[in-house]
Amino acid sequence: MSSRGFFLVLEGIEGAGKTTQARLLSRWMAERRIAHCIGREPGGTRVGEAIRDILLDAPGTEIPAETELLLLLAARAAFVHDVVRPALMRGDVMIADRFELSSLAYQGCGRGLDPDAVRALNAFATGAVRPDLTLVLDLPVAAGLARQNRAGKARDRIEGEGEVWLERVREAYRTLADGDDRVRLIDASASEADVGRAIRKTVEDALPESFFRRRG
Ligand code: T5A
Repeated sequence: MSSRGFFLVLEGIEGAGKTTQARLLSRWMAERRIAHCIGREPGGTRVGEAIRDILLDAPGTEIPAETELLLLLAARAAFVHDVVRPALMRGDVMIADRFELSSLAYQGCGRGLDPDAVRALNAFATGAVRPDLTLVLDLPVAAGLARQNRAGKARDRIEGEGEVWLERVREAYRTLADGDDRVRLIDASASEADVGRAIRKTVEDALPESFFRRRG
């Protein structure tokens, strides 16, 4: 796809700080008048939010792994069509809270689905739109769940799989980040401000100079 925008994705396990850091990045970009938008997955569109409600039902609700993946990809197809592609075509920075790596880590490694099938189906759903940069916020699972507890967030169906399962997902993220120069691992165990600084430094280095000269 020819576009002038920049596609930036924040990834990581539950409570890693993706939403917090997406907001901080948005504020930083707004101060520099860098045109950007934020979206989350699953969700980000009307149909995506409806699918999110099904997927993140209470723990114990059974959904076959293949159904889970296809629902996530159905939501992603709408997100790319309605939000990501238009943002990139406008020349904006698109900040997404989760994307393809979530499916590879949770459905591929966590649920044991064939990673090549996950990649192929994802390419179909997204029209092969790929992030320019993915930042994996890395944190021990127990620390992420403790943050969620402190914030009073109830466990959803996927988080209900428990710590051992989520540790596999964390390891999958670390493996996926290894050797891919479009994916960077960020230590998310530091304070919000320190993690924010590390993220901004990485984004500043990766974002073409032209974004700092444009006026959104
Ligand atoms: N899923 C999703 C799949 O299985 N496959 C897929 O393909 C996709 C797209 C989504 C679920 O769907 C699954 C994965 C997930 O299980 P969700 O609720 O959108 O669920 O995602 P979560 O990761 O569960 O959302 P969280 O909000 O819990 O995590 P965040 O966004 O990483 O964390 P955040 O920023 O909300 O922070 C959580 C708390 O920690 C504090 C914050 O203030 C907040 O209270 N915090 C910090 N505290 C101390 N130090 C820091 N550095 C902190 N940063 C944040």
